[in-house]
Amino acid sequence: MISYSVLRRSVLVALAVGIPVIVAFMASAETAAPPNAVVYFINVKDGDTVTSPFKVQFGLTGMGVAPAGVEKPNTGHHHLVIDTTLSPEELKQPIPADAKHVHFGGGQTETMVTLPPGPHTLQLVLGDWSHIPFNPPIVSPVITVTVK
Ligand SMILES: [Cu+2]
Repeated sequence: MISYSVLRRSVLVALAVGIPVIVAFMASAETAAPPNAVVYFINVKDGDTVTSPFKVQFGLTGMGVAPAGVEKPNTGHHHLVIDTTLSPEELKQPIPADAKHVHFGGGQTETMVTLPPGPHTLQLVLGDWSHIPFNPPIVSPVITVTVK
């Protein structure tokens, strides 16, 4: 019969070995970006002045749009990042969901944005079926628009 202390040591060893393996696996969980994929703003550009709420249309070439949760090759869904940017570490993880990180998991390609007066930055980030940016990331340039 296995003694409790041996069993406990085995569990600890399994955890010590297993956790780094799981972390390493998660860190490499990004989907490879298809070559030539480009995401861009269709109807707003850097330096524009807009009246809130304003429409933002998302452009994508070189791959397709699919809803979140659908693992289909060469597809992703749009995220609008407002007044912030994703760090290199954040670009390897599921994109947060909050007022500054808006997911379009239904496969939407446009939205209405409501922002207070003043300058705001906008960026599109394409996420895979599990909301993780591609590797390398498929992102638009960061643009600044001024709300009247
Ligand atoms: Cu998402």
